[in-house]
Amino acid sequence: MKITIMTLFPEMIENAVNCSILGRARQNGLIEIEAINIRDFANNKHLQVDDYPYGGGAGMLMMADPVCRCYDHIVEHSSVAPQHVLYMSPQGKPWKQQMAEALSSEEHIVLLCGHYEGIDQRALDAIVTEEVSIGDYVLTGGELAALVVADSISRLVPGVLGKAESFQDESFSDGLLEYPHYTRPAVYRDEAVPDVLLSGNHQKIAAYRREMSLINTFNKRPDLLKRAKLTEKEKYFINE
Ligand code: 6GU
Repeated sequence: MKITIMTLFPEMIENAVNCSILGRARQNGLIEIEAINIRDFANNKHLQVDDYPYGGGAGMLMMADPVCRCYDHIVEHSSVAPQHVLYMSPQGKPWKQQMAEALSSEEHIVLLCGHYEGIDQRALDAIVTEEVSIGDYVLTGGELAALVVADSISRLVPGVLGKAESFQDESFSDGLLEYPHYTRPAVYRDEAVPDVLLSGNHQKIAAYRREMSLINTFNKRPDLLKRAKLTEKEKYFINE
């Protein structure tokens, strides 16, 4: 899996993807994440990449040409042409776990980060296949969003997570939030770990965790219950 991030601030990307699980996965060659500086494709002596908007208004826009030339370079240096170019934008489709799952089997995807007031529409029309948002708030640029998208895709690539970090039981894998977790000591500041977790009875532990997942989801994100995979008994329990 290769993720190419088009940005004016490649350092923001490079520092982040060198750390922790993504850093290890890159070293192991499981994923490739590269940041390409759009400014390197400016075609003028001042390396200018932004300009005033036609029609007036506040702020500056990223010009079409450096963005399109940067994309042409990526395609020329790609063994398989990228099938997905995601534009990071608060106007985009809300980013979801299922979208990360769908893209995690792609060979090469491109993430385009805007800055200032955005990007000339003609560049977007020419290269973008989908526009995505990571939530209803405005960021100073698309880089943090691109990191969120790259991280959520990368961790689904086989081998990136170790056994200890497995995503079989995690929030959203079955449409529910996770159950609470405990580690040693068994009593901390007078608070004991639930007995069942020390019982060694794996069936009871699984049942307890499932129930806590349901309760957590009911309390924190009841909206998720509509789409969760529930047994008839669980549906009855929830609707009581
Ligand atoms: Cl994906 N990009 C930018 N620039 N701002 C955002 C966003 C994305 N999602 C929420 N705000």
